[in-house]
Amino acid sequence: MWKSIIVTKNQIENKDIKKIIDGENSSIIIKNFLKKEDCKKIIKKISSMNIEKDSKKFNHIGPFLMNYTTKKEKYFDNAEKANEVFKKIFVNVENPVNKIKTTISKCFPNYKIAETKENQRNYASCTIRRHENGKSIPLHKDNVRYEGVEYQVSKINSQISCILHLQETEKGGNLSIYNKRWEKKLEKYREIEFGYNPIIKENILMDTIESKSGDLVIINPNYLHEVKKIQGNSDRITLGMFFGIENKTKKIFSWA
Ligand SMILES: O=C(O)CCC(=O)C(=O)O
Ligand SMILES: [Fe+2]
Repeated sequence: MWKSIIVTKNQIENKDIKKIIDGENSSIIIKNFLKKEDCKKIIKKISSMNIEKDSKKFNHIGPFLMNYTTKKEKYFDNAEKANEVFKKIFVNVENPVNKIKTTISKCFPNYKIAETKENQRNYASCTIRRHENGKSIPLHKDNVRYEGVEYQVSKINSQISCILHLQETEKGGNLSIYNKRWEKKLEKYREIEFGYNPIIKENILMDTIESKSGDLVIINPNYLHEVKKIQGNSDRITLGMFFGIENKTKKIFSWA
């Protein structure tokens, strides 16, 4: 069995995070982490603003570091702009980025949450992704130690990914996470555009996580994962951020 740990934001402990880092469990789910009303307020605010998309290809607000592995200056330029936009988006609600940071830092009482800066420049605090009917995210992993070597945040020991669901789908758009840790030898299955050939998930235990607004989902993104096709009229809208844990300096960094 490869299952999630379901906890409240006050219950979550270091041992839960350790279990997903070690692959004992598929994920941590904090149900109703953000009030449904607050999710709605955020979506309403986004719709009322005229926000520039991060690229033509993706319906994202904010730069995603993995799309900028060789364009570091551009990443920090866009991060600066996006962080201003996020401030405006969150004016009328409890800032979800800070709320996620507080929850994670409570699990690491001996660690300090450090401002994530590089040459005095800030990383993007999060990314907001909107996926419409018919869209999916192919099988992939996220591993900044391997893919983000140009960046300071790559010098960490472990990485976790937090996904806050702001709007749920009518149908589809589940996250599938496989009990298979990425390793370098899987690079031969790399697809041209993005992700990996689906044959590498065959016969591997999988867990399914539904899109439910208000839920915070925490995974070890070095385990292969994908988002199934969204169906119906409601877009899947999520806020994503990564945390890096550095054991030597006892620091935690966040970025997107
Ligand atoms: O939207 C999701 O459920 C997963 C997004 C993702 O790929 C990640 O957080 O690493
Ligand atoms: Fe991912």
